[in-house]
Amino acid sequence: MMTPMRYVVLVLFVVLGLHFILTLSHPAYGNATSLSRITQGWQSSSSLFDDSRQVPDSYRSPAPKPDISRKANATIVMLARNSDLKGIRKSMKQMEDRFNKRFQYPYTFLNEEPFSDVFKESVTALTDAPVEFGLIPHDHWYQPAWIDETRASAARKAMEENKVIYGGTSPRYRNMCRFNSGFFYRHPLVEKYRYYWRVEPDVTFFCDLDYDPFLYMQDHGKVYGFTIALPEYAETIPTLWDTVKEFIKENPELVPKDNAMPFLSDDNGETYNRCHFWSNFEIADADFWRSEAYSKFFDKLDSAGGFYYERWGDAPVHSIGAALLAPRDKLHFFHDIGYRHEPFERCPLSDEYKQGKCWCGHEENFDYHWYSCLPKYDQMFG
Ligand SMILES: Nc1nc2c(ncn2[C@@H]2O[C@H](COP(=O)(O)OP(=O)(O)O)[C@@H](O)[C@H]2O)c(=O)[nH]1
Ligand SMILES: [Mg+2]
Repeated sequence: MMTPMRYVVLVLFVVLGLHFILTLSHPAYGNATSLSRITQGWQSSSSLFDDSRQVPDSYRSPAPKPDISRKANATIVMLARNSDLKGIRKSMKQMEDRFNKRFQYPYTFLNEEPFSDVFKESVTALTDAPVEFGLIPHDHWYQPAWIDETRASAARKAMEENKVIYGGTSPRYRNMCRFNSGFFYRHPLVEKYRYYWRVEPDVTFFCDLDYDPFLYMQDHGKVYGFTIALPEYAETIPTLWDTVKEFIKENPELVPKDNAMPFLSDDNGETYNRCHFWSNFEIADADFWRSEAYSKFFDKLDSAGGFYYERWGDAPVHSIGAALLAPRDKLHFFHDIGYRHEPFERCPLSDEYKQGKCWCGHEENFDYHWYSCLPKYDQMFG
């Protein structure tokens, strides 16, 4: 029989052993639980404006002065079903209040089914800016005929059994991921624009944005802007990186030397660390997706069938595309935008928190959470 004291010692021993193994095998865990990190957390919680966990100054540029006399060729894009109306209203009202009431960028709604009159009337009532509603061409949305449905449905079944998120039986989520990866920017209503801001239902914007992020992208030659970065679920992308490596081998001339590979890979491209930008928020240059490099990249991935035989998401596909095919200084972290899409949120720090009159709290800030990939992004510039 063990005495209670021995029991306590044994449990302590197991916990410390586990901590030691995790620290060695998972750098993010080690980083998050290191003593200096933890005490830093205590110290920084004493004041909102005295947080030492700042993004490096080297890529943090100040918000431009508001200029509403000049506009970019841009639209706010929302892919939605009629049933998303409630969440769309919430997102759109905030877009208007925090930003677009002042800047008046047009909205483009896309759906593979016609939008209902109620949907159209409701969203049009929320803005003075132009609103357009587009029907997605059949072939841009539905599973292509060359996909082997027997193989695809077997893969969906296996993922459902293994409880993979969105792994389930319906191809609907997969159609959406493929459309967002390679088709939305070719829609006739979107084709006329260069820049877009992707907005999903039920998101939250916490801060006023007093400058035009599209003009920021344009004036600084940026191609992809994000707010949250995190690792993808491994079960959804078993062969994605092998396909990417094949693409690199076949098209070395399309991969610039100063790209953002260190964000994607910890071993110089051998393996994928699964870091990606969370694409439910994107402010980006659609011409980049329309370029020869990304078009070839998308076609390579699409022909591998991974959108249906696995469950490749548009987030890793866009992220790998942008990080691999653009020089790293063409990516942009929107450090002054406070944003939430369940279950994560980020909140600007210090001066930008005040400047944006933000109402998020820092307790839930994802930037330097142990699961965040932002530190890997920072390291490329720090
Ligand atoms: N038209 C249409 N939009 C969809 C469909 N499925 C998802 N979406 C949209 O695609 C985006 C991502 O879907 P969402 O359900 O938010 O996925 P999650 O953020 O990964 O949980 C949102 O803008 C949805 O409104 C669909 O079947 N049809
Ligand atoms: Mg969503």
